Amino acid sequence: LKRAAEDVVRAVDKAVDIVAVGLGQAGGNLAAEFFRRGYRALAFNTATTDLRSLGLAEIRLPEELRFYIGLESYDGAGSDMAYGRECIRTHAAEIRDHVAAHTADADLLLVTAGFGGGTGSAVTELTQALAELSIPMVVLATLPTEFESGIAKVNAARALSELVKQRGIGSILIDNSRLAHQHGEVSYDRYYGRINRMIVEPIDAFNRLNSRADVSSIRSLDGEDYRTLLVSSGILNFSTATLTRLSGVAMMDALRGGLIASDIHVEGYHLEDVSYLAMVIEAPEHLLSDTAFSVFEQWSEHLKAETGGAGIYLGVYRTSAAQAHATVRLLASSQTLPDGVQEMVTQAKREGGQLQTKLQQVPSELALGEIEQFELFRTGPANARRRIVPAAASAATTPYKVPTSPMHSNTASSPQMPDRNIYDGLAKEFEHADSDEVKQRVSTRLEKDQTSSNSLVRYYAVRTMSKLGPRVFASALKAATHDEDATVRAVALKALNRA
Ligand SMILES: Nc1nc2c(ncn2[C@@H]2O[C@H](COP(=O)(O)OP(=O)(O)OP(=O)(O)O)[C@@H](O)[C@H]2O)c(=O)[nH]1
Ligand SMILES: [Mg+2]
Repeated sequence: LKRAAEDVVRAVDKAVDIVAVGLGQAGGNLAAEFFRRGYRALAFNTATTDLRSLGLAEIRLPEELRFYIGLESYDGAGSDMAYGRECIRTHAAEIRDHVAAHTADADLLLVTAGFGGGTGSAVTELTQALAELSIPMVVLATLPTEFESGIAKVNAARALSELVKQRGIGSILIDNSRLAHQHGEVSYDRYYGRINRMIVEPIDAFNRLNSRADVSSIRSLDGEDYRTLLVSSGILNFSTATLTRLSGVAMMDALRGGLIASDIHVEGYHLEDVSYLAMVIEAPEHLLSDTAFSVFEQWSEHLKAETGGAGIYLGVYRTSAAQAHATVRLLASSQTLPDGVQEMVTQAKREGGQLQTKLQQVPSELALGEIEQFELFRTGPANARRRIVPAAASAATTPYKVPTSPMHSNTASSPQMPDRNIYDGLAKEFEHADSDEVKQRVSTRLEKDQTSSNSLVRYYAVRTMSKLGPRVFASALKAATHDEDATVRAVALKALNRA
């Protein structure tokens, strides 16, 4: 009876019945966060220690939902992907049975994993094992921070390459680096709990729109629409913005900003690559009453044009009058990898060994070149793991250090690597410059970056120039209005119009 009652609650309060399946430590923690929010969830790991931690403190995923899939009682894959794969292959039937037992009537399997370690990086082995269940799947994967080891980055690049080769599976790519920059001050013991809540919140929020007591729908985003986006097998990007006015300009800025530089997802999506887009506006009465109904229709039309014909889903909800701002929630599904992925591949390349020009290109399939061949572990997982565990484990558990000076992080990385903080640093330097030399140096750098082959670098350069004053950078901004990237063009145009 209790079970039946739970099923009813589930059906009523969520549009899409998502079951989370976690792999490895990060995967387990993320699945536990879904469980905490009332979703069905399970966790698989090659380490009993990590599985035990899921039963502790605030997370508490019940023991019967945690499964050990290691070999010969080894505790963890010690970053050895080959061992992770072997564990999943060996237990494939058993894993499938456990998942099947918890997925009756489920709409979607959300497979969660941290890319970088040996277990979570083997996620495609798991999705292959679960394919037989014929439930749509989305993989939510975290990419390692820049402070993690070369092994973590090579593992992550390989895992991502395998993931994008699998057809029919959607993905959500989480940028642990950005989260570390934003939340680096949180104590180590609370850090992952905090960022995991931020990662899961938008997915959950879209799912509960129509059951919330604090909003009333004017035009609801249908649960079916949300499902369509989730199962579109694209790369999904969630973002949330706060607006003080419901104007078309503010809305488009929120949309572009969220796509190009989300605080949670890997950055560098492009509006023209988006195939489906859902936009939900939650606003108090005083903002809604200032906005004609036709405005929402115009936005839909505008978005359709900008995306070159994407499917657009729009929801409008009234919030309590006490609220001053409107919240705009966006979910975009695109079929191309975001530019930000290149950054991780570049780091994997540099730190993992010498790699050839093939890696420079990240088309919709990652050309990994020699990374595929790197032999970072001895064959025979047991030996290799013993040797490699201390280094890999300590890299993974070092608390995050956020560089104190943005310019400093620039010297540590290649000039091609787009990092928002570097450009914020450049802007500050320019603004506080006490000599023309400093200004000249910053200008030269920005003008050079405006011609970069990497569209994210061009975007940051143009955005910074626009911030510093379109008069100073008039010619570079004019050139940017012919950029091949629509977002870069729009930023440049807007800056020039302001001048
Ligand atoms: N967002 C988030 N990322 C995490 C969390 N835990 C670990 N990570 C990240 O996930 C990556 C993989 O780490 P783990 O999940 O510990 O690795 P694993 O899959 O258990 O693999 P092995 O430990 O080698 O067996 C790390 O490099 C971190 O970047 C978490 O709770 N949340
Ligand atoms: Mg682990």
